[in-house]
Amino acid sequence: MAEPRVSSSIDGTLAEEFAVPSHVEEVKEKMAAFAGLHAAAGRRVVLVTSGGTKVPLESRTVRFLDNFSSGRRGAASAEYFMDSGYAVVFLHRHRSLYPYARMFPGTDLLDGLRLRGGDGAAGDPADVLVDRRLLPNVGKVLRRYQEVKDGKLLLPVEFSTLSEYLHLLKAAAQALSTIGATAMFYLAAAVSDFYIPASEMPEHKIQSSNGPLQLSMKMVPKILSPLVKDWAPQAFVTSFKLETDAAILLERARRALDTYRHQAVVANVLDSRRGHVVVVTPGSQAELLLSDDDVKNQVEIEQRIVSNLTSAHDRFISGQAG
Ligand code: PAZ
Repeated sequence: MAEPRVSSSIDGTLAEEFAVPSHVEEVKEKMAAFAGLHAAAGRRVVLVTSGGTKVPLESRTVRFLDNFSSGRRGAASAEYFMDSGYAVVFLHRHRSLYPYARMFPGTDLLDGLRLRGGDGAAGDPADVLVDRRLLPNVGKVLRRYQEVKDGKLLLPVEFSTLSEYLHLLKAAAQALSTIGATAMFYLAAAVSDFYIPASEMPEHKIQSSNGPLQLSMKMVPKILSPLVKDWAPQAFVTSFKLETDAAILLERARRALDTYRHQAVVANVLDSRRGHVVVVTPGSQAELLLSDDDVKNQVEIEQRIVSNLTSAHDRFISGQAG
């Protein structure tokens, strides 16, 4: 079983091999202020990570490696956390699915709206009609979105590259550590396991005239280790484990828990992830499964995951107090 690397060396690797985003300190202050404000109001705060990381192959990047993640899990979960009374720092991939806006995927907003009378002469917003087929439930969704905005319950933070993700996650962990056990980490992003260090990356576009391309990539440091041990040691931490082979999934999830000693792993298989997950904790294993009726009634698996984890977070906080 692979041992986690020593966390101080991860700090060094992060600083040396992953370009630090220029705005990281500013974002860290915003996240700390957000956490402090909500904690003072008696609200818990969850950091939701969402979407896939981009791994550049050249420093003046033309090409990069990406992955399948749409960000739907993270965006939907953020909504259910806010419905459960949490404030959410939403660390997400630029242009991945976003809370509430995700309800209208593939809809061009302008196709969903029409001017009354059809000639558009007045152009007054009061003359705008909504096409309910293209924008179903838009009133209900908009109302909730506005409540969330007015209550300042959602702090969006964007990343695109793996470097941005790693530095922003570290900043978020340190910012939320100030609120102790009332912070939760919900690490649903699909993060690359491989990268090319800045020092080994060609500056310019790789030339196809040089023939077939062979890449040698390094292992990305296991960031969960310093997060749990050093950056936010009192928080409730949930990681996600995705596999394509169901036969190895639970063993891999348990191995992650043994290695990092955090609170929960949500295990899922690529093809069935929308309807079936297993929440694994050190002392339990809960299978969450959508029935045909659930699917008919548009119940989402994220509602079940969030409900399971917020209860576990309750117990975690009570356990710390007792
Ligand atoms: O973003 P999405 O809704 O398309 O997919 C969600 C997911 C599969 C990326 C997430 O549930 C997950 O498992 N994230 C961790 C992936 C990993 O093992 O690195």
